Amino acid sequence: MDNDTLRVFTFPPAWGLPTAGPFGLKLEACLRMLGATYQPVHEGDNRKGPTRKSPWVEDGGVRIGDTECILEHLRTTRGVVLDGALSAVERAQSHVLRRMLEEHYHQVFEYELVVLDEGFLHMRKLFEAKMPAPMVALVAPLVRRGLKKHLFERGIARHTPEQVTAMGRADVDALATWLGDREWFIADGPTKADTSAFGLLAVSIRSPLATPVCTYARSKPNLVAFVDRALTRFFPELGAKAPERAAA
Ligand SMILES: N[C@@H](CCC(=O)N[C@@H](CS)C(=O)NCC(=O)O)C(=O)O
Repeated sequence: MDNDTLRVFTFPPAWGLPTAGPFGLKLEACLRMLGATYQPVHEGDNRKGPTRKSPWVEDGGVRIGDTECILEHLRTTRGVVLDGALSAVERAQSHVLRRMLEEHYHQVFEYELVVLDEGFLHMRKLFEAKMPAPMVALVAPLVRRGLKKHLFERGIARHTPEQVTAMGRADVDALATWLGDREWFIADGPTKADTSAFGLLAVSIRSPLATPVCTYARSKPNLVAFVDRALTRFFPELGAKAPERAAA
């Protein structure tokens, strides 16, 4: 590997998606829109990254975490930029949409994955695919406890499950209404905000989580079609067909 290769560290593939991480999906979709070549590296331990979160990149010996910081790094080092053709109003809309998805809806998704038993069941399966059973018995409760604490500190886990469901359903309703019968959220073609929406909706809709908000997201035909469309656009090699839920 030459020193200029961008190495992109994401959680391993799961649920028919190239990675189980919503921000990893966002980053790879952005890189593909930018036409940037990169080497994917699958790493299940987000603590190895420079911000202790997934994804991160290594670029010529420099390690950068956080999708927005990574995109800024690519702008300064390679001169590539997304959304250059958007108007000031579209840029503002994109910012607001992205913040809602990444700072609020992401908390709802993590809450369903980690706090709710029917979500954690599937997170546990991800561990089981990677490590022997005795190690899963040790690691899974530790990771769950750490993430629950994190979600309490972040705010969402201070609410009852019913309140979180109501918050998440409100986000899903807003997304479905915003998208309407259009193909992309901001403009005629995909933008960075679409990659955020893709990342978070793909894990909600394509994962087997039988949790209230993920189930509700699957009931919105335009959001399901959006995920299919984005997968076809960004990851044509995977095909857009949803996996059988029973097989997940
Ligand atoms: N703002 C960050 C968010 C990254 C993030 O929250 N990653 C999640 C997984 S998708 C993570 O690493 N969670 C584990 C943790 O917080 O310990 C970005 O844009 O990359």
